[in-house]
Amino acid sequence: MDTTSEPEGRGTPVGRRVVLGMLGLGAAGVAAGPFLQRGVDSFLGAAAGKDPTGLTGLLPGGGGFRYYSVADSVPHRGEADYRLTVDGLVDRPGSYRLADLRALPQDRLVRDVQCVTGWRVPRTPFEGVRLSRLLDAAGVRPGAHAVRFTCFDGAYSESLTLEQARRPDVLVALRMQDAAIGHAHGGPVRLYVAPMYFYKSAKWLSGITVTDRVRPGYWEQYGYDVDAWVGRSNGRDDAPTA
Ligand SMILES: Nc1nc2c(c(=O)[nH]1)N[C@H]1C(S)=C(S)[C@@H](COP(=O)(O)O)O[C@H]1N2
Ligand SMILES: [Mo]
Repeated sequence: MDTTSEPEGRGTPVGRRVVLGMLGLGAAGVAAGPFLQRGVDSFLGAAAGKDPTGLTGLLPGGGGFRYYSVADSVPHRGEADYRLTVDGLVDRPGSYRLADLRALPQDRLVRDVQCVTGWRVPRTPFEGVRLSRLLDAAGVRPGAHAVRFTCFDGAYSESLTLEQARRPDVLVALRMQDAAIGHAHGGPVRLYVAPMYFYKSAKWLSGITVTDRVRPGYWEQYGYDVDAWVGRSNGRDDAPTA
């Protein structure tokens, strides 16, 4: 199986090493990672009971973004039927429509997007509501330590510690590249975790659940770091890990 000619195969193969080392996937692991080459996608897809197609390559008009989805098809949600629920260890569970999210103060961040496999899109604007604002509105209960994110693709999930989730550079994003987030990029609402590799930025966000502990997300169950700081995780740490 030669999947190294796939667009995502050109990145630094750190993910492979991580996955190989941690999971002993052998030949299949050569293609494993949040870059979804065909080979591993079918391998992991089979393991997860998902359709093995996912990666379709470069997104048009996107400055180099690749399209990723671990689900073979994702429904469209919009003004009428989009809902973001906030629940779990909170005093005031809630549900937001797009208009509700837009009515809240919006923050704008312009950073480099960095996929763990090496591709990068410099200076990409994201706008949305700070996650910390939604958490404060919900009233996080004592004993809560983490936040779990779920998606209306029915497959992907992510997580952050509460401390990470409260950072000012973590957004529930409504806009990307100065436009409403389109379906391919995870619209109408995706998570944007600016300081971490892009797999943390869950597309098609539909649920925010405050929990007592971190539950590893989709890719993290296959060996990627839960704490996915850019440049300091997934085997990219320069300093020895004492
Ligand atoms: N729901 C969902 N979110 C996801 C993914 C996915 O497959 N499903 N892939 C992740 C990965 S590995 C990357 S690099 C980015 C890609 O975002 P893009 O498709 O907008 O380029 O989305 C992240 N969020
Ligand atoms: Mo990725």
